[in-house]
Amino acid sequence: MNTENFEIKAYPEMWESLNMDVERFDKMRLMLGEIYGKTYLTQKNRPNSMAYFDNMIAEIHGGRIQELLNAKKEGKPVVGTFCVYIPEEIVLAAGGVCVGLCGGSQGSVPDAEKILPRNICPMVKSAFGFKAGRICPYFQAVDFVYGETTCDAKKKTWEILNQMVPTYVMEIPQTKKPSAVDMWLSEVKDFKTKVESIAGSEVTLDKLEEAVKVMNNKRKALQRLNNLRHADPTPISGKDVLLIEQIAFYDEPVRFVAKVNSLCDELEQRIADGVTVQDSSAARIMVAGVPMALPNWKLHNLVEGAGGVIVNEESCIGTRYYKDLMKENTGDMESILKELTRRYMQIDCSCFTPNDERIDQVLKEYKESGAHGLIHYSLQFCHTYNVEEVKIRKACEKQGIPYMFIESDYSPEDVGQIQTRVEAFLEQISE
Ligand code: BJ8
Repeated sequence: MNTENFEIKAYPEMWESLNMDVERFDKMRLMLGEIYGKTYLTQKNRPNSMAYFDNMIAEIHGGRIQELLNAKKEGKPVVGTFCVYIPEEIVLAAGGVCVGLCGGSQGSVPDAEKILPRNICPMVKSAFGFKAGRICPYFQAVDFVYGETTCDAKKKTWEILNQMVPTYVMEIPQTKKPSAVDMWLSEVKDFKTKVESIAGSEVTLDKLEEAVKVMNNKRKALQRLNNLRHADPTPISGKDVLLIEQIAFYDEPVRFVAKVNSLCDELEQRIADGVTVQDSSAARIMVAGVPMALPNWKLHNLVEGAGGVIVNEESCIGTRYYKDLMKENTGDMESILKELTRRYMQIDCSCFTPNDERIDQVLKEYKESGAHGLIHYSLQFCHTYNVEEVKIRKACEKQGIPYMFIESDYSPEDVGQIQTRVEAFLEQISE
């Protein structure tokens, strides 16, 4: 596939049946296709196995949606989520399909700003705007959504979103004290009951054990990919790995695992053959912070456009999603739910206080990735990541890690300014 013939496929009849604003959405489709072509298909020397992920983008508004609609016809519930705290294992075990609905596009922000305040996180506005403007087929296809109480912007938005689509909310603890762990276990049990009642299907031990294996396999495949990209020189661009981490939230998990593993086979061969995507002088950068939801490729594009290469994302669309596995074959329902609670409580989101595990994890990943510098990335108005940045910066200074903080949104307005800062940072690292 090349830039000229790449197109995100149109499915106007399907969109009509989903009650979308078809005319507007079609314009967004063309724009996204153009941006994708320029951002992704102009890269040199990409692994051949990226063809599958290019095709996932070409079919993002049709092929995958048709699969979700087919699942619904078979009576399987399609659940929209916004946070890696929602236990996908339980949805899978109930026969359902989980789809990440986080928004990474400026295109839907004005729709949200007609209703929500302007000075809240762009990720919340983008996701909400997709529903408000009827310009996301995933949002139109889901049976219900499951939000959480991680941050104030999200938890208050669910009340308004609920007026447009059934929205349930899980309470996420904000500390990791034993009482908070107990509370989380009871939330997990409530979630299971709710999903079972909506799906009309019981989550049995066998089904849950099976779902744990599926999700462990998915996380292992992503771990394998991340370990391989740490090779120096790296066999794959940061943009391509970020794309795969984003697609992980909407692709069918078993097929996704097979495709990521065959990409990994190819990367192993590339490493053996010395095939790389970077110049030998390229600065290797690790990014930490707020997740970059599709199609937020802004920072990766700027870093790699300036000659650097991104070698790790410490983020929920990144390692926080796949670093922790669950024990398999725990034997009974209470034990498996406790194990699930344990695994999910290891996610070190900045909504927790204190959250020093995250500082240690960032330093650990920095070391493992062989990075030469760290960029902490936050979205505007995300108070928890913006404040936690103070501790990350101090930890980097203490360790002598070249460090830069970027706070941005989805608009193109600050691209020039960030580009200048990124270029200066890469130069400083190369000196
Ligand atoms: S577990 S990081 S996916 S909440 S950027 S919407 S926090 S104001 S995304 Fe997240 Fe779950 Fe945490 Fe991960 Fe709010 Fe901040 Fe916006 Fe955020």
